[in-house]
Amino acid sequence: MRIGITCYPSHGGSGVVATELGKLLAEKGHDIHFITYDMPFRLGRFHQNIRYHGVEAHRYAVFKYPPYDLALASRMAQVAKEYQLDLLHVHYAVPHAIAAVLAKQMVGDHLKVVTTLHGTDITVLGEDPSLRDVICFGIKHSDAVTAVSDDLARQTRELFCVNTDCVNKEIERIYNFVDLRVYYPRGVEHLREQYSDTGEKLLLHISNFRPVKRPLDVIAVFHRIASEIPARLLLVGEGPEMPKVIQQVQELGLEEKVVFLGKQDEVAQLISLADLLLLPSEKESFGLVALEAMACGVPTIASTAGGIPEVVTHGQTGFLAQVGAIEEMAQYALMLLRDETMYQAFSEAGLDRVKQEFCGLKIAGQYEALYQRLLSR
Ligand code: GMT
Repeated sequence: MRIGITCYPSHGGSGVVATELGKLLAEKGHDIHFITYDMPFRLGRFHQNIRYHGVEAHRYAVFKYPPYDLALASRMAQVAKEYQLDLLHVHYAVPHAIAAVLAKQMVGDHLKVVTTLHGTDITVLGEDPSLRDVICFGIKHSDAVTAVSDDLARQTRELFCVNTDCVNKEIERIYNFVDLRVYYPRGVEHLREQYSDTGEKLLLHISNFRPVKRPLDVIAVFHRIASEIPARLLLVGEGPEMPKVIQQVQELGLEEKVVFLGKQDEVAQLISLADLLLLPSEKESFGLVALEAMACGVPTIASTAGGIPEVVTHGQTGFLAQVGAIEEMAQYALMLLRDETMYQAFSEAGLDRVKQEFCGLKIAGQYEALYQRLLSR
């Protein structure tokens, strides 16, 4: 198949999933065309069967805002015509699904549009009255819509498909995945001494430090843990809550115990270093980082928000507590860190679960089957 893929190319789970999917599909022999404003950061080395088409939105004196969405639609249509694309697979409703629907109108009905919803396009933007109707339009006019968890599919139906003209739109759940050739327990014991003293447990949080990730809860949970056992916390990523995080670390006197690593591209090694991942989010349609941790043999202590319970099995591959339940999360973490037998069982159960449910080839196969169904209609 000849497939156009559009995603946000910057750091973030949706861009990672879109790029890794493109790479897997290219390996399986499909022609993949990324149509984005920047090279997706995970694209990496040269891949046979993958091309990149940049999108430029120019500034003109008459426009207050550069018309990026229109430039994207126009570029999608150009690429679709030039390379005879069968379909456009877009990640995120806004503006990608809307641009793809517009491109389809320019190219013709044979060009199919698949929209994958990743979360904030529904759970945050869906509640914004200035965008609600256009999101609904994108969903309604896509040939197929997928969501990365059952919870997100349910929320989308509730927000957009009840009492609107999207009523009977089917939303297929296709889980996110990891490439098991990249995410596996790396032998990085020798690196531990760079980050921790002997005997210290290493906790890890990776996010974009937006308020929905509740990074202050991460610090509070860690504070409780560190008051009981020797421990250190690695923080990976940057974002708007970072100044508050730094302040809280100072107020709690944790400067020696918290390591700020900033944005990192290759996280498989870092994850493998950790004993536990903390993910206390308020909203999380899936929680890709918990899956990446599971693939590296690292259990997660998380909230029950959104799709997290579909990824982390409570009591088997990690522990879950209500959003904001700091003490409970800390107690779960301590229980796992103090019980080596339980820890090993959780780590192994996670590795099995990733292979069974979330391996790249399985999920890529589900997308391929969806594409085939659309193209044979
Ligand atoms: O989590 C973020 O803020 C980034 C966002 C994105 O666009 O990449 O993540 C969303 O998509 C990921 C990939 O499907 C999911 O793993 C995240 O749970 C989801 N984020 C939210 O729902 C807040």
